[in-house]
Amino acid sequence: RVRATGHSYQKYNNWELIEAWTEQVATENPDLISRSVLGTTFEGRSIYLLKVGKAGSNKPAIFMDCGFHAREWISPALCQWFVKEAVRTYGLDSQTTELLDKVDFYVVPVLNIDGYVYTWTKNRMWRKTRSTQAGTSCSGTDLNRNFDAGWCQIGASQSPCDDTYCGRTAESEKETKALADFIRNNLSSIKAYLTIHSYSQMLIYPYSYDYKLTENDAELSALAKAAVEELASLYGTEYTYGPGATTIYPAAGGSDDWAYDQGIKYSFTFELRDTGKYGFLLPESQIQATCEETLLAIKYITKYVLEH
Ligand code: ING
Ligand code: ZN
Repeated sequence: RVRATGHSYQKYNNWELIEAWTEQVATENPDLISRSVLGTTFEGRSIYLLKVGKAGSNKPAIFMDCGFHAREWISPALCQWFVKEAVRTYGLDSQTTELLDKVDFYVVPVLNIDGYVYTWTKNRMWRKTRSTQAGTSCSGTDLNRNFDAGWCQIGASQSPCDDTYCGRTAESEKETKALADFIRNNLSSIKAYLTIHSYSQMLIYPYSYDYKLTENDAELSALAKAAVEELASLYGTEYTYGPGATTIYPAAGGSDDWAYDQGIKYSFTFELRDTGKYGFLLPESQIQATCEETLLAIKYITKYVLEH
């Protein structure tokens, strides 16, 4: 029986602790959590997937991933906090209980594990994966430029040395392939896709690869507006929201655009705290508040999706 000794929800945990935590939280909450392996990273680490929810048949699901980008440490912290709160409040809080009875959450605590490990050991500001290829001494592909959504057409680089390198081909990375395969295989149940990044305090929805608007743009806009109002209700943290291309910047190959084009009509990228004071180096003292306020927005989106 693994014990994640030293793990803390109020701290940034290294991969060793997060991995041990995935096992412990699943083992200790067998009625609510099951752990599986989504795939393997370039360096051979297991990418874990936690299925969070009360067992039931034909349940709709919401997919949420954290840790696409290595240096965005608040993102894996959010996924861990989310799972903790789910198991802590199930049976205590009627709203959480009802949600977990009705919907399953698929949670990937860290997708880009190799990059995350690298930020703990070698370079705190690393963004990409750690994959290597013949012909260049530069490593790493930007996972959020590696999906098959206008791949590498705008806001992405074809140079392996750049931070926004889109990869050799769409889905060239094992991490991208693992996530995309899972979503393709579970399209009938997945009603919403949430991907957690930092920083800028934004709630973004498709498209980022093009200036075109989605077919349900008005709905996504209204939902995002309400979700960021919920978020702000706790500590007053202000988020902007809108289609990626005009709200943050045009960028092709992102997972939210890809998931949307697979037919998942509620697809969002969260850019968590802050707006630049600390940036990727968000102090641990802000983990709790960041996670609590974000959970309000996630719950709001979940309830909306269940009703529509
Ligand atoms: N921001 C995202 C990025 O990958 C984004 C913004 C969202 C781009 C959705 C494309 C699609 O650049 C961060 N902070 O990573
Ligand atoms: Zn990011």
